Amino acid sequence: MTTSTYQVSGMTCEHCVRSVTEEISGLEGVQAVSVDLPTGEVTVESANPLPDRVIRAAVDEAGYQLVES
Ligand code: 9UX
Repeated sequence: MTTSTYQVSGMTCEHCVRSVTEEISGLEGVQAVSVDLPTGEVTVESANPLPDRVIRAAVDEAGYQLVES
């Protein structure tokens, strides 16, 4: 199991949180997703590390932006 954290901008309400959570939860190998709305920090537990482009695409699809670190 791998735990990764990401910074996502643009989320302002619980519906935003749900959209991002559901989009990332649908990715292969993802076991758990948690979002801290005040900070925009997204924590993802997955069987194997997910490529950044996969996370970026999912966040984009939900309508938000992955902040590149
Ligand atoms: Mo409502 Mo969260 O438009 O963007 S889903 S504030």
